[in-house]
Amino acid sequence: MKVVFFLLVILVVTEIANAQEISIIPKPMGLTKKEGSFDISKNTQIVIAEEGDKNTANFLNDYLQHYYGWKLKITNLPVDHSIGIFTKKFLAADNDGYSFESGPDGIIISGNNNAGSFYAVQTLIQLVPTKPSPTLVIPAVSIIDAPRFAYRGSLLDVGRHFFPVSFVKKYIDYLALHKMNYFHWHLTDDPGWRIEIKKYPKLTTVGAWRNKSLIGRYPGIGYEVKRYGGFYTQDEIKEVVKYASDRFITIIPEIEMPGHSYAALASYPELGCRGSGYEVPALYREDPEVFCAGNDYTFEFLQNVLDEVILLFPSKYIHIGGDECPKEGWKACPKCQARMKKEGLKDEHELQSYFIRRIEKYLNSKGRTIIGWDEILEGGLAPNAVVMSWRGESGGVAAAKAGHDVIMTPSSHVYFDYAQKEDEDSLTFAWDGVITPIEKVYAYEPIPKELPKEQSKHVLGAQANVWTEYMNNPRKVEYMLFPRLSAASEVFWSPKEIRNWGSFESRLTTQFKRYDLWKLNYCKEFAERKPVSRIVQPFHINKATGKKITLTNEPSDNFPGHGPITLVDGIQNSKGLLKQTEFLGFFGTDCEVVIDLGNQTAVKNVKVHLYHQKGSWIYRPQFVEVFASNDTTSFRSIGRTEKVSAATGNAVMQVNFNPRSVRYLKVNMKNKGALPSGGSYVGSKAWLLLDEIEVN
Ligand code: TNX
Repeated sequence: MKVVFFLLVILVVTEIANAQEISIIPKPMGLTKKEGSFDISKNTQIVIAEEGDKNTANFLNDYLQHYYGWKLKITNLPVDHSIGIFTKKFLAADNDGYSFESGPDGIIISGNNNAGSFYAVQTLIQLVPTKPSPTLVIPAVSIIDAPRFAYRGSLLDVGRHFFPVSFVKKYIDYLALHKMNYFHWHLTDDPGWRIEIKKYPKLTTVGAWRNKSLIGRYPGIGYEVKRYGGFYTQDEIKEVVKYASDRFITIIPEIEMPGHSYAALASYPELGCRGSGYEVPALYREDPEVFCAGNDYTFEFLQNVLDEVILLFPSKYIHIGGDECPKEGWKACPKCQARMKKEGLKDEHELQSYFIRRIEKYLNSKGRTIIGWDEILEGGLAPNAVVMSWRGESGGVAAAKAGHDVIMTPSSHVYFDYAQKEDEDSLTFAWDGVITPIEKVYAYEPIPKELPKEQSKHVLGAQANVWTEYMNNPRKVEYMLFPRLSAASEVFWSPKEIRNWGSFESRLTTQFKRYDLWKLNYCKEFAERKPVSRIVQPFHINKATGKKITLTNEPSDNFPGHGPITLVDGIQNSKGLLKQTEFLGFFGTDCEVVIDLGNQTAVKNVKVHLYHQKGSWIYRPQFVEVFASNDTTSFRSIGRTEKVSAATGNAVMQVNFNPRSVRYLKVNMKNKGALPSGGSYVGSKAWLLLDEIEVN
């Protein structure tokens, strides 16, 4: 008797020990742990009531087959101790929520709609032990869940580097496993056109291939001279669209216009203003030419392309790009100038706006809605466009205030092409040392603070972007995605109130085991992070250190430093590496500060510490001008300089003036403004990166 009792106790205890710990990402809205557990074994059946859940049952089965080596029988008949997927058809719900019940008698999943049931299965998958075994012990829980945002997306850029269908499908699976529902497929860019268009075969015989690729971070250290490229046939695209739709994921195709179109120009030179001399570039184009906005042929071409695109993609949204379009080509083009005159457009920004509106009108007539990057606000927004806000939050805020729907994807928080730790061992985008670690992604809040509550309904959701300038293979993409995608999924799905870094961090431990099961290549930095060793940081005390400093205009979200004090915190960067928290960055705008020295102070010079790196579009100021005042109202200019200590990297610009006694100093640092000719993206905005202002 006693022996039997002990055996029972041991059995129960091991049973509980075998059950998966409850660790679900994204965190469900409400979860209650219950007594007991349910065993999934090879004899367990999946019961579905209708066709709409067939793909969901198949997804679960494929997952079990792939990672555990066996699968379950799917049936329409009621069976005890089964996994029941019963979508609440009668609800006709418009949210993709679900309820989930597991216990000794089985599992019951009830989605508010078919998508809801699919998400419930993703939850179930995370309750399955990460260690394969013949019985999978599922803890008993009761869950109610629904997404916070209707749009939860991720972009993959296949223009800069091409990725095969097999990997695109994998990417889609990763999104599905994280309850994401939009895949933004960036199909065309300067160095590659990747979608077959039957009417224009040269787009893929010419535009999908380049003769050389850049080595190193732009502007690079040379070229690999080798034909590189690839594209998707229309059949492959249909297959991928179906694959995504089986996973309740909508694919939004992006056809870039009017900029980022050089591969198309190389294929059909008549699309450009000059009309000849285009070649698919090694990475960025070095020539300001884009689609000619004055030539009707451009619109005829794009409409024909879009006709084929909309036949392939049922998505209501079609992304038309609109970002980073230089205007020099249009300025020099008689056709573009004639168009401007005829249409009464006052500048080239209005010409871009004309371009986008014309395309919008066409797509609207086909029942589709356009999405564009936030540059489409410049020169006037197309009437029905959805705006994707990537240069910080301001584009999204402006568009939402104007009554447009927006999708937030600020480069400051959800650009997964940026490094996730300080010393990445392979190349990442842009700035040395600028990092977007997982904590920063997790801290992102998609509803901008300054957006009035009323207009926050226009924020459809958010998106994480994988730009592939420096990712030429799937393993690298995985590395850049994970674990950040898991953080993003929680930001996009879970209610704001239950988001909590400590909780997420503890759930990540289990998530890493899942990654291992999936054989993912992920960034181990977070998993292996050790207590930070003490670093001795030298302080450079001067008359401005720790003094009150105010800024006339705000720095960019990408470089907020730790507030205005960053400029007088006594920390001067001497390392070639940039530390994001040590810089204030201004994108196209000037930086003007007022420093209150506290009382009348003897001063003779001001030194501005900054960073200069042309290849990353970071330029030192055109000049620094210093003004003095004793009452903050009447500032008088006391000196100005253009001298600089070093041509590149960390540098100092010094302003000398006659020694004097003064209370307030105003320092104006003039942004370079636009990128100069001779490099790429001529005319785009320049970064101004400031580290410290020293007063002696
Ligand atoms: C800006 S985001 C771009 C991309 C680059 C990316 C790199 C956007 C609309 N344009 O073309 O790949 O930065 O982070």
